[in-house]
Amino acid sequence: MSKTIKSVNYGLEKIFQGAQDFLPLLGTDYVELYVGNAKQSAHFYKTAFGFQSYAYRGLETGSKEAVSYVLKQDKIKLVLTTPLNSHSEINKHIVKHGDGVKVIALWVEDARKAFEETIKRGAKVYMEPSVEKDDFGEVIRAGIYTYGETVHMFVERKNYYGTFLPGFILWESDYKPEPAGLKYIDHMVGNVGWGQMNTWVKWYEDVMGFENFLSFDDKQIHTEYSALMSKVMSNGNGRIKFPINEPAKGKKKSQIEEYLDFYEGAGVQHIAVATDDIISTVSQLRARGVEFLSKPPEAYYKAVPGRLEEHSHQLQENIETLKNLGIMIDADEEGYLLQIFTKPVQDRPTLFFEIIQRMGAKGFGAGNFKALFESIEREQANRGTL
Ligand code: TYF
Ligand code: FE
Repeated sequence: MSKTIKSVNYGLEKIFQGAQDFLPLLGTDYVELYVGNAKQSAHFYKTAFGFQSYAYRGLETGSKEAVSYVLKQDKIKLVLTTPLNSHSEINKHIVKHGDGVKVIALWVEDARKAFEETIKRGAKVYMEPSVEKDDFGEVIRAGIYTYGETVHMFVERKNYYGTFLPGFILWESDYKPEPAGLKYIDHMVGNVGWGQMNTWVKWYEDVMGFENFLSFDDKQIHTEYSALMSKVMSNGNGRIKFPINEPAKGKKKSQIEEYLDFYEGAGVQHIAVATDDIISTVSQLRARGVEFLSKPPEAYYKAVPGRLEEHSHQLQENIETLKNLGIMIDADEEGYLLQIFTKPVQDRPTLFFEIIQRMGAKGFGAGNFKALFESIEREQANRGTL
């Protein structure tokens, strides 16, 4: 009886929240990295990760301050931007942080409203709403700051039929490496300073209307040497998920602390991209030279059937194949997931990628945290930063 009442309440609560969603998000629009050499980065993301050339702006199109290459793979749009002079803001960003994510752009119906609603709730202005036009219509964009110098740009493109954004031209290239099966961005994780996680959790709740969907404390996320804390923030329709990490005290230096030292502040730690065939995706990425963290030990794979319990029989993939590729497996009430992590993709030990295949599971692989963090610590030990 009480269970029925509870579930009815829960349903009403959801409807109520839906009606209240002051920041409806349609999905991730694009992710922009500021990099030291966009031409070479674009080649790397095409060759190694299977992205395709999509759009371009630079000196040839009248862009005198910066060059941007836009790459696409299924729903993912990656923008690589580099400055053309020493005094630009982009250059300052790169000098401080190295290559890294500047913009997490969110696709909205109404960019002015998204801006107003978030500014009213305390967001800091990055860019006032701006209407950008060309022969193919108009795009409205507006931006707010999140953690560190990272930005959320709201992008309204319902009246636009051109390539990417006004100011960009279609980038046609004869070099078209095979896509690697990357489909969409599953989540993007931010690392913030000591004691700052709850500040940013509250910011996503208050300013963006997100909810805390999952939490992991340092009792759950630790190895013999280091620890961290993580809370996953999700928007109303669940399409956007932003876990936030902060370092926690351990015997040695947490990987989050290492990131903060090298990025010189808070920023995006990893971009998790979804595939529906991780075995094929990871085989291709490995063949193309993408470097992954060291594989979990034999004992990890021996423990998988026991750890997955009732989900063990659902596993469609061969454990031996997963082991050979270094793919990790975890399960929750709703199903299982497969995931693997690259090494940092630039010289500073900062941004890296995760490849994830969800087979029903909605979690983040908590059962893999120990093996994953031990693998990261082996890298830290090699770098002398543990
Ligand atoms: O996004 C997540 O929560 C997982 C696990 O430093 C994770 O991918 C958490 C913290 C971290 C690396 C991976
Ligand atoms: Fe992740």
